[in-house]
Amino acid sequence: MPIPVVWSPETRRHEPMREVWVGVPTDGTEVPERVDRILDALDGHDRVEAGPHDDGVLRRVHAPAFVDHLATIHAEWMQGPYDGLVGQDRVVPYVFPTSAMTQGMPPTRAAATHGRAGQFGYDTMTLVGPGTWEAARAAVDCALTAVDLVTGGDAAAYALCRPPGHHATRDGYGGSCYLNNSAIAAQALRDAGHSTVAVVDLDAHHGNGTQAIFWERGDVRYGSLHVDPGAGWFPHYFGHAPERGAGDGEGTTKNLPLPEGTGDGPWVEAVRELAEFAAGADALVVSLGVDAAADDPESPLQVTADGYAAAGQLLGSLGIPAVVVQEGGYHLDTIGGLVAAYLDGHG
Ligand code: SP5
Ligand code: ZN
Repeated sequence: MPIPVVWSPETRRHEPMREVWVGVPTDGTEVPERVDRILDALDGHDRVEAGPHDDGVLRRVHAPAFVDHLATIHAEWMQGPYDGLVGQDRVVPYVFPTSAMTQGMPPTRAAATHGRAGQFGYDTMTLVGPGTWEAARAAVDCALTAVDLVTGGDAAAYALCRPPGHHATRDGYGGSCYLNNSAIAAQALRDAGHSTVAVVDLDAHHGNGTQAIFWERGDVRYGSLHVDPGAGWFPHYFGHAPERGAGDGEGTTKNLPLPEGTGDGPWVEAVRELAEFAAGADALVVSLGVDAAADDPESPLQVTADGYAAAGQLLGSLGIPAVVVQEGGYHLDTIGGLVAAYLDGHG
């Protein structure tokens, strides 16, 4: 039986419009059409519309203050002068209270909406517009519905989450991600009684958010292969090989940074290493970014559909109940086929 596909029409409601990169507004690549391109390629799979889930797991994985901010900041922005004054209906931060500013002092909550916009966002590329919250929240419901299918006895389920999630931390959003769908799936699998969960992240970029959320956790492993941030790639500060977790999580994080231009051979070998790292866990979450593909505009990796199919075989053959969560992948003409190749391989 093909792996069931969980989706929600609400995930189309987030329109990034643009990403401000090095000060320049560029077109956003994480567009609603991604959902339809992937659905089209998966027409042989059973389709399940996501059902509503309460905020319980969401508010344990993410700080409640951050969740409240994301749920309300756009409406608040629209009450300010920004749309009329500068033609800006997207929330765009410009001051970030990082340690460069705070220097150990406790900051006071910013009164202005445009001041507060930088409190929970860590880059200028990830804008909040009308529908961003609704789409991100629907993506969480997709992930949790896929968890329900697996805890109900399906061997695997695929959650067509959009916007993606693996760059979102406990306290904030960035990297086109708002809520960490994969981390929420992993926590829900823990709550359902799976005593150890492994997250294997195949996205072309390091999932710094997921890594941070489970950094000190011994019960959730995080393994990722990605283009080497040391070669200059997002998320720049994390994803290096020496990062292995801390405290109870010492050794439960594994990073395999790969050189620019890496193709199927060494990429699939790295997936094999991550499969060994995940072996023995009671449940598996796959952060399925297909932006490692050769045609993808956001990464220099050169993986093909055969590589993704091989990755699916390696992870599927672990025989662990699996929730596969969509992350990145931006080349509209090929993303559907890449996701289908992975799911066919996973079996
Ligand atoms: C989930 C995911 O794949 N997030 C990737 C975020 C990486 N974005 C880095 C952007 C670097 C500049 N890209 C210029 C393209 C302008 N649209
Ligand atoms: Zn990515």
